Amino acid sequence: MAAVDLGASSGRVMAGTVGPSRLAVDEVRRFPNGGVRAGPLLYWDILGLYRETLAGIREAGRLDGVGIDSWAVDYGLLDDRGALLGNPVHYRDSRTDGIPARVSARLSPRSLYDVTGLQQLPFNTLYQLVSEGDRLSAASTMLLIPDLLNYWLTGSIGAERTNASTTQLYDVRARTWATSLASRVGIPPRLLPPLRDPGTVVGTADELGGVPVVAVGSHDTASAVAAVPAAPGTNFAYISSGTWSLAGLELPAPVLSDAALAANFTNEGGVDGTIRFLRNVMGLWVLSETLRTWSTSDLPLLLTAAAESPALAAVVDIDAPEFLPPGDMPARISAACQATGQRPSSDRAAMVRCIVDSLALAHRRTIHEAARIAGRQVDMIHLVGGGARNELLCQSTADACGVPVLAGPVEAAALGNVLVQARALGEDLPDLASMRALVRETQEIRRYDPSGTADWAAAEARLFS
Ligand code: ADP
Ligand code: LRH
Repeated sequence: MAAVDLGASSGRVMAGTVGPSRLAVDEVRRFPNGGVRAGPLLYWDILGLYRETLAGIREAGRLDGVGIDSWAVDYGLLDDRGALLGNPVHYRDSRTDGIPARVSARLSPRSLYDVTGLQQLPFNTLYQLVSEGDRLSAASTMLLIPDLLNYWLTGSIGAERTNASTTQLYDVRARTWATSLASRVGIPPRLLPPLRDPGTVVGTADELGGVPVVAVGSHDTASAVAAVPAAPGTNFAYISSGTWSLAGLELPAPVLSDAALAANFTNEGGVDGTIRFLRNVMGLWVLSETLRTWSTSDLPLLLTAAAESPALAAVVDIDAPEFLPPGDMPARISAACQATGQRPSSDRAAMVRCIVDSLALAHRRTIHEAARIAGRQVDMIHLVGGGARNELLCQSTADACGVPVLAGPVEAAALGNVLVQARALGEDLPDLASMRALVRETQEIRRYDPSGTADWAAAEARLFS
């Protein structure tokens, strides 16, 4: 199978194999991804991504299936001929500034949360669609990114459920589109295509020799969490650590309490009807933007130097809104240090240490709050995604959270993608537990135990109380 996994910082096509006691993904093609500013908007290069996807699938050779997952919330609009109306806009664009406030004047955050269970993020699909205004009248369908690529491959139109659940237009309890909510905010329900479950065969890709295309957990985070190597019966939290850190718990049902709303936790739909109760932590985006500002790409070298820098010399609230848009992160970090009475980092190693520590502190806060609000105990954290290659982040997260961090697999999203395809194509993987057992058996996982003398509780109290 080919797993196409499109992250915000890179896309990759992985060739995956599944069998009894066998699970492997090999990278066939990797290509950079990111925002393209053109005129007033920040876009994705969607046609470039499609071209790379096709090239990667072709390079993968003979295949039994193809599955695509990507970052959530963003979409393309189609007209009634099925043609793309405009280039998909990047969720970090500022076009939704002021829109959440406008929407909440008509629909209270509580009533929105009651239906959708979604955290307030300025780029939720709902807000992006509202920002389109009259342009929506020309559209007949809205397709999220993996659904758009699936449509181009197969001609079939639909909305895979895990990604649909990130739009803030999906009823998390009824598991249907929230059409009356959509109408109330001026989004025509005709834009919302029929829902499909992960594991559905979407169609065949004629351009690729008729290979079946399977709807996987098309939200990358859904695929990544499906491949978390948790053992049955363990009290685990997860952090899907890449451009974002998606930190939280897997639950059987949504938590829509006042506490969950106040703490801005989301209830996203997972593979096999699970709920991901989590919050978006700003993630390694801040670090990669810092490297971009410095015009350097030697992350391992900087991380080695940062590990020599003292822990918790300075920490900032990494989730503050100023860190969302692209730009000069070192300047923003220094400003945040000054605003909280801390001395800005004196050199690059200290700046990187400050970013990693701030991220680990946000992991601590988020996982503690998730456990408290959901009434769960957390005995260990599974950290998957590109961040599992960052030893300093894994160790700092274990230190900050006070529980072991089990790091890996790095390519969890691609593994989850392949596992759901394999099941759809007949492999005996009846449930998430059997998928995770296969991940545990076959993938490298590294354990970090809490250590060190840094006082994370005091750092949290200083910054947030
Ligand atoms: P996304 O899917 O959001 O594009 P990934 O899961 O691919 O993100 O993770 C990308 C991040 O992984 C990078 O921003 C970087 O911080 C981290 N990373 C990648 N390679 C390394 C490495 N060799 N050492 C430490 N961190 C790494
Ligand atoms: C991670 C992710 C995350 C979303 C964000 C837009 O790649 O899908 O789960 O909140 O991108």
